[in-house]
Amino acid sequence: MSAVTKEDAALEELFMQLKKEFVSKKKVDPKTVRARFLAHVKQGQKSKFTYKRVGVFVLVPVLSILVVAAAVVAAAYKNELIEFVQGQKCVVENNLIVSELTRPVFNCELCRNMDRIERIANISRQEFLEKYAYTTVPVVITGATDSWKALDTFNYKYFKKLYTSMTGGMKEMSEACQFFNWGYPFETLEEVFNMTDARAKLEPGEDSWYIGWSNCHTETARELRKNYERPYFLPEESESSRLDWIFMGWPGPGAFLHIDGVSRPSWQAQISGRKKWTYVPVPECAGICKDKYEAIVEKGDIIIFDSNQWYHATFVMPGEISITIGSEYD
Ligand SMILES: O=C(O)CCC(=O)C(=O)O
Ligand SMILES: [Fe+2]
Repeated sequence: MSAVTKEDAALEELFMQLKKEFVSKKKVDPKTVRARFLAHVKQGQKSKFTYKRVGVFVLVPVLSILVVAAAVVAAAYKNELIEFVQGQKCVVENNLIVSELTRPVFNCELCRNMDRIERIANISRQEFLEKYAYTTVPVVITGATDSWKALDTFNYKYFKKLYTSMTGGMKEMSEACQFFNWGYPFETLEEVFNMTDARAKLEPGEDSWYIGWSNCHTETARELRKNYERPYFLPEESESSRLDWIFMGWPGPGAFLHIDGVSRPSWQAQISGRKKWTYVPVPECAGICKDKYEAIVEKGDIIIFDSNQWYHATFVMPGEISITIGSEYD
């Protein structure tokens, strides 16, 4: 996985600049904002790809052969492929350009009157369905994991033992499951579990770290699921993705601002520590919605969000190691 590229950083800066500009002008047409942003994005993309045109004469025939071969393989491994595609949650391997061009247009009316992210305890299934399940409005449901074993069992040592003791667990994980280092110096989960005990515990003088992985290894996933449940407020008929995501790390920056290419909303449960989420509405909502929304998710809370509709970033607050488990639902 690569860290943020120069293009991403430039685009993020442009994104923020345009937002500021349009917020100060107020009554500007959201479509104009989006059009201008996309124009910049496309311009950047054109200059990036023009010099590669020569390669097209070689690439086209080669690609055609590859496409035919891929079609044959796809037909043979259809089910495995569906599972793989469903697992591609985050866009870190892509970049902001691709995600900005491919994301759906956001309905800014949804955040026009939203001035904060609500924190709600004991929500009923009905209320959750009406207000949050599919509206893309982020919400924190407090004390939602009270009966989960994970609150006592999940920690760095537990994961290390689980993944290093399973036959083929670590190897399979490294080859097949997604891993995010968010710019920290680990390339695989194996490297994470090979760090010194001092760094793992963030003893004085050690550098902080934050990583995430998709739990696509069936055997370990089965073991992990003994420790948590499907959130009680999700609509009865909704199905959770078979893939779960774990994010773990010490205080400091977590995920950098990004938007994901997934089609379903997500839940994420805070098992240990506290994490601040920042949600930034897409550029066309500048002047209609607030510039950004923040929520601190405490141990035992579950946050609901649509990672395909909001730019989002995380920051682990001072204190314990942050450990979260989450999934998508439909
Ligand atoms: O938990 C995090 O730090 C980031 C998670 C994220 O980006 C996501 O679930 O879409
Ligand atoms: Fe994300």
